[in-house]
Amino acid sequence: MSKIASEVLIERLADWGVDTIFGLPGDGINGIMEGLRRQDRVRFVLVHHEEAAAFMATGYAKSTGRLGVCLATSGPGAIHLLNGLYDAKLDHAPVLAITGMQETQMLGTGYQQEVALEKLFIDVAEYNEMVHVPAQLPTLLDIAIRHALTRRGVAHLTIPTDIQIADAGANPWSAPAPAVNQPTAPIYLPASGLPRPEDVQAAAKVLNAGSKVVMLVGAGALGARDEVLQTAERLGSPVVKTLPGKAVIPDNHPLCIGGIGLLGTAPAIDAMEGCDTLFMVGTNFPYTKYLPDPGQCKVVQIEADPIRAGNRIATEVPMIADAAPGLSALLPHLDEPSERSFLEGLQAKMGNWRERMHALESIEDDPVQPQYLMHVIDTLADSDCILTSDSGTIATWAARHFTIRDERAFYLSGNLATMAPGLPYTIANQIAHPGRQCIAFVGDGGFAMLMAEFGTACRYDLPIKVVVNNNASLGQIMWEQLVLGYPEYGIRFGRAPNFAPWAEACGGRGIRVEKASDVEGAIKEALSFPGPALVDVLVNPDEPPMPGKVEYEQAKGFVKAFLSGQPRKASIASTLFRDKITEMRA
Ligand SMILES: Cc1ncc(C[n+]2csc(CCOP(=O)(O)OP(=O)(O)O)c2C)c(N)n1
Repeated sequence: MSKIASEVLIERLADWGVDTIFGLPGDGINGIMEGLRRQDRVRFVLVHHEEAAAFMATGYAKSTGRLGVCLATSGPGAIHLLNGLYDAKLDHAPVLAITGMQETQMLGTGYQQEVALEKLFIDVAEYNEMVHVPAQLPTLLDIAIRHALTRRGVAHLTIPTDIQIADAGANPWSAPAPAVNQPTAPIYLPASGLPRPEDVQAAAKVLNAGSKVVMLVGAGALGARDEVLQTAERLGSPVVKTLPGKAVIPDNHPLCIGGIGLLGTAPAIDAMEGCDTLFMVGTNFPYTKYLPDPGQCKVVQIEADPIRAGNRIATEVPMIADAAPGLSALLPHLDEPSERSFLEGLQAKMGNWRERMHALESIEDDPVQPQYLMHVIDTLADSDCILTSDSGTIATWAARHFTIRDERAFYLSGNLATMAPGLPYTIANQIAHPGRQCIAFVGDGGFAMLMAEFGTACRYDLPIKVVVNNNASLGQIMWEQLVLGYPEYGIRFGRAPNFAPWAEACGGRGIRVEKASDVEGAIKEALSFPGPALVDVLVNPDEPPMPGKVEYEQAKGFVKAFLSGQPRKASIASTLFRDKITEMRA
């Protein structure tokens, strides 16, 4: 029996090392499903929503560094993929999306579910093609995958239904003198990532001349922990991390002064304000207001992609290199500073900051403090656990109260900052790293968006853990509205749903927690449960994710919102002025 084109497609994916495809069938991809059924090298993971499939492919790519693959039917299925694919695009994760398309003879007729996917995907994809004849398939697939890996982004192939089930070698349109379709090879040779020697010299000169050097490391430096720490040690430099780069160095390392930005630490703000040299490694951090002022300092940057060098702040010396080889090349040229008072000052401030954060992790408060909840997870989770977080206040609690140490990893939607990837990322992480503890820390808003995927975890018997920080609201947006001077509007869901019975209905373990004293027992139980487990914790909805330092405009906004009819003023004020109230009581 001759092969159908879809079999060749799947075989070629397997040759590329793809072992998992996340997706959901439909009449636009029945041929591809048949290609999957006829082999056993690539596993198909059935999801409930294609957006989750795209998040899973993205999460898989982020935590493995390998290609993530998702599959959706024509029209609506493909449209559902888009948000997850934008997450891959914006965070530079290599993902291949395969979609179905109407039969070739119907194209352009407005046939049912006909959506011009090759137009729709133009913006999201680095490579974006429709397959017109089966003979094209291996070659186009190779090119698509090379694009995704090399450009670290999304590639998209859409395949009409008749092509999917046609004879694999068929090329009905090549006549009368067909071009010869040579077999191609699935090669990908990653660049060496080594910097130019002259840039290394120039960078060393600037760094050696600095007396207040700060390193800012991002997701591009994940996997370069030793090199980052050796460099920071040599330079006497504190290390500030972007949130996607949280796992670059341990949070409890003496050189770490925490995160940058709204979710970051006060010492990191001081470091940016006080440095005379900024050394950026593997980061394209977008919030430029948190970077040093123009002209304040010299900037050295190690960046893998020349398009991003000098992108956010004028760079004195750009080094185009991967983080680890770039830093290794630089290290022998760096001098020890004669004194370390800048570092020591920030380390002292970091000590205070850690105490401040610890004080917020209080078991005394009911409703549960989200900081306490995160702290309990932090204390009980494995030293190589993989935590994912949704966007929202949860990201702040994770940024500040989850400690990267040992082999722990952390992922979130960094640049798209979309809601709902936490659960699908965790499912993909558990598939990619079967022996590790995979935990999703999500808000009730984000969880509700893709909660059906808890059923996916149960179906595949994946022992994931989900902790819902349930404030019955879109918490982050409430604080954004208040800071703008507007009373909250349209952000509360009313009665907080109980998600625990849903977890049980799916076949997992579900635990509801309403008191701080029950948090620890519930988290312990979930972490030791052999299958998928969910802990739904009612937390204080009025706990503010305070910035490292409150700006005047932010405080003014609060006051204005309070004067303009903000409800629950007393409850919010009591959290804002908790320190003062405790002092007064004492
Ligand atoms: C898909 C999507 N819709 C809307 C937003 C805007 N947004 C950012 S955070 C947030 C609130 C998230 O609520 P929840 O998941 O409950 O977390 P919380 O902030 O309450 O901790 C919203 C609506 C977004 N980032 N992504």
